[in-house]
Amino acid sequence: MNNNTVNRAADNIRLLSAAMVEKAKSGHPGGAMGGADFINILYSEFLNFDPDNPAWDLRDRFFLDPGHMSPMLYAQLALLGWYKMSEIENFRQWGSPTTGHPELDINRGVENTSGPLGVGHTLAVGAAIAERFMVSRFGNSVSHKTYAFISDGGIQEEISQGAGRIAGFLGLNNLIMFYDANNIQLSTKVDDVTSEDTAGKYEAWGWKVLTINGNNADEIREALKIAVAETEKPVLIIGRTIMGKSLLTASGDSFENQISTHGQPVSKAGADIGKTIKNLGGDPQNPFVIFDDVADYYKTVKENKRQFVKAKNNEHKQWGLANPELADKYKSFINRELPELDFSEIAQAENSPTRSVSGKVLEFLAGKVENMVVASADLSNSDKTENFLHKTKAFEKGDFSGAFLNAGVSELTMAALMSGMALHGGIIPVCATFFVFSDYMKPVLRLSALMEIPVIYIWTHDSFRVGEDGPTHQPVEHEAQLRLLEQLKNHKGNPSVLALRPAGSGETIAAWEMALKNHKTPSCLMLTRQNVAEVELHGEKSYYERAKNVDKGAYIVYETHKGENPDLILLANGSEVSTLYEGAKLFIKENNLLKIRLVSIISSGLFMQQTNEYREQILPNNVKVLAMTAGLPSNLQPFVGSKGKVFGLDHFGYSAPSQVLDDKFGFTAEKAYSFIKSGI
Ligand SMILES: Cc1ncc(C[n+]2csc(CCOP(=O)(O)OP(=O)(O)O)c2C)c(N)n1
Repeated sequence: MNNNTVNRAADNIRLLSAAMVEKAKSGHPGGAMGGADFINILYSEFLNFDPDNPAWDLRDRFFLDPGHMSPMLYAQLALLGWYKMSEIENFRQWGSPTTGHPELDINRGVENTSGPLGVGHTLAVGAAIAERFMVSRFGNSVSHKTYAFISDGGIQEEISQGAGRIAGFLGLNNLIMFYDANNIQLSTKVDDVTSEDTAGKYEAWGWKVLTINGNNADEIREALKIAVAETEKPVLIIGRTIMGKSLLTASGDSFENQISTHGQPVSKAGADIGKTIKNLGGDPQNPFVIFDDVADYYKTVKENKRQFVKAKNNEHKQWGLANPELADKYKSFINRELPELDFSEIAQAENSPTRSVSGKVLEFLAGKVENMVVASADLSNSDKTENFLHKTKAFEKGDFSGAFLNAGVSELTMAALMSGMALHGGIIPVCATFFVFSDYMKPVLRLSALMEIPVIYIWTHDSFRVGEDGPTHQPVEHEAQLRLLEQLKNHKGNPSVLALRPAGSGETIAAWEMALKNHKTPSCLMLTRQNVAEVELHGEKSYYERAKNVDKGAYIVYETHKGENPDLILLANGSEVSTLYEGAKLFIKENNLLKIRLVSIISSGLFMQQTNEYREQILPNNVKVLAMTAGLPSNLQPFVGSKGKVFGLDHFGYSAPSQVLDDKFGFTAEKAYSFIKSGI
């Protein structure tokens, strides 16, 4: 293709980017104008997609890291017809799909929500791992490339260390990342904050690195050709680009390379929007257009893509005909279908830590749920994901036949990788670490709540009972953070997360079942390090059977006077359910006339979603509630009313063996008894 038309298309993207921000009176034009040449050549000459079906599952993926460069992406997708010009004109407005930072919308070609710098390209690494996983099972007809676009901010964010290390270590030859290196960030030049050798850094991690002029069509094309042909390593293309490329002042001088154009309309920064639009070949009175020759060019581009799609679909179909069972399995992976699973088969170890029960569940699922990928941030023996690992093997360079990712010590990276796998599709991602380190993962949890992607988080060592590891390792306020997220709906009106703190082996198995069936949000499992005594069975067949109503968020575990209105309700979740029960038993010895009900509330968010009728049935309004939590009292405060009480923790950092802490902090049978007695 002749470069005149190619450059006209890039100018069209620049023009639309500047005009969008100008009209919205807010946004980030400078970076978008510099990155336009790369994205245009990538989309028109390299990226394989179906112009008639953006969700085509065999497509190449494109992940944008710097969400603030959204005008560039929207303008590019407008050239494909996936955004209307009226939507481009409505950039950043209420109800418009052209939000300030892009949001996941596969049907318009947006593969990921982006905004927090660094996460977007890490999602791409996750997607690239997912692709290798699928190819190792289903062969080359499902292979494709994953592209990422990163900027200075993403390179500087710490998460890039994890993403770069793991992509290099696993030799992700299907991953190609363009680094828009314009030497300008939000408030300074890049040179003012770092002197690192970025190329050397990525090479040390095992990447192939190419450095080019990122505004030169021929150099971009050549680099992409080399990158696509690479068979051993992920490829980083460092493109030296010009911030605010083509900007002019009123007197016609260049206004390129200005920090001020990072995050405001170019006219505010000091450029002249009219002069710039003319310079880019447009009409200042009517900037929101696709040039005729560019529109023609993209017609041809789309026709070429259709030819590719036809050939790829045919190849995939032929493979399916030759491998009908595998083809069915591929479809079931893509549709996230679960096989028939009888969770009641899982051994219910009595009085064991819930992390160990979770390990048993993982052992049960390994080999049955064949598309489940489990990761641990170097804690597999502690978080019990090793039970899964022992039945498979860890990914390694050139071998993705296993289903385990040794993420190393990088919790935030791990969360983003798993989210990227979920975005790719075909995989049920699970990751694990200690609960206290959930703090390292929250930004990604929040992002996946917005994207509604079902990553399962296993967080073990869920209370102050981490014992002698105490000062830094005690989660106390962490459950409260998840309960807050449970209250927070995303802007589609859906819950952000499902946070489950199961009370014993039956509930832990049931919690896993709930997590696997939850396709709409991330699921979080909070599990104990220490043994948890079971509340004895009172006629139920098993702990698992007793927990059958746990999927309503809260249910009755035990009643002294079955079916009668209680005088007192004891409420807890996790390990505190049995502590309260033990206290209640001592109390009942003295006072067996009082009708006591024990309620387990595995998820207060889920309980609040139930009908008023159900909630009233479990926690009748006029009955006193005494609640116990190993976290902040606020976890259960909403459920005890003005007459009830919550016994919880309001401090952190003490260090001692867990039984000593239980005693000191009041979490023994005797102290639970005193709490009940004094609270009644
Ligand atoms: C985690 C995170 N921290 C801070 C920001 C705010 N922010 C948005 S863009 C930006 C600077 C990015 O510079 P660069 O990546 O070079 O983009 P360019 O200036 O080239 O557009 C910052 C600090 C953010 N979006 N995410």
